[in-house]
Amino acid sequence: MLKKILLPISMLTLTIGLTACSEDKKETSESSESVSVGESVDYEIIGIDPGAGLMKSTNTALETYELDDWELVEGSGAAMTAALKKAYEDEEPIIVTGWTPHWKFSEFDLKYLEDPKGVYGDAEEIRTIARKGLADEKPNAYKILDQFQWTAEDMGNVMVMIENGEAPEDAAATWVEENADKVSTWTEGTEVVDGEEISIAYVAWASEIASTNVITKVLQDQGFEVKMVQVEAGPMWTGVADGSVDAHIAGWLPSTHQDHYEKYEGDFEDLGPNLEGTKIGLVVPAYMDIDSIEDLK
Ligand code: PBE
Repeated sequence: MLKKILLPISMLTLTIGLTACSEDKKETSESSESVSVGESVDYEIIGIDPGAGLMKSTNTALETYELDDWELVEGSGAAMTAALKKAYEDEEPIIVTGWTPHWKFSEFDLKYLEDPKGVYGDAEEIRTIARKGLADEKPNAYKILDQFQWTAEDMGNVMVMIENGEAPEDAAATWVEENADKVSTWTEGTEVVDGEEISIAYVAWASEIASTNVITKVLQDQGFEVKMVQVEAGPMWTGVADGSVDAHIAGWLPSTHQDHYEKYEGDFEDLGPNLEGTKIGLVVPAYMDIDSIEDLK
């Protein structure tokens, strides 16, 4: 740099011209012989817990798009965001399994890869699933669960508080306090109980940690003794179907949890959507030069 500044003006013009020229060349050669996206990420897609519907869909995507050399790495939601954070800080390429709502979209500039073959399905909703008999045995809890409904933005706000270091139960309490009007529509027409027990199953996905802590706080404020039961996705559905837990509020449908839904259909009660407009797919930092799953081939 210093050398260039010291050069006479005429030479400087020439130098700049040459630099521009050699950079052009470099760019051209990079795009023709550069490492492929696959090579740049070791042909790895960073996944989450193996029981997640997102993992099943991603395995289907690998087959459908004929990405035979690729590996879907199992881990957890937390390990996935840790890997993403690290890559993002160094501006390194990375491909992760992703879903919305998720705090990572407020923290990082990310994009979903287009899915022209529609493997990941269209927009989904999250449904509340209760065990059979809950309506008769615990009508107040049932009614609250049935009336529970919020937005992707609401859930996102709780997730961001948790990601910023608040304990999940504190973030939930803050949200409940700040959204008393909305919460009162969930408890409307119910009576406060005296320590009645209720168990809610959930998986340790950031979205479900947020939602389950919020519904737990609301139920506690209505006098319930709430047991949050952390399990994997399969047992979450099994638990409600066999009645060993009362409910879960994490049914990603119609596609993500379709197999669980169909397996146990008739053995649970579907209370309908509690949140609309979710999405799943492959997610990359916006600085990556690819737009579609087809670009991985
Ligand atoms: N998720 C978050 C879940 C549902 C909630 C997208 C990781 C799944 O794939 O099963």
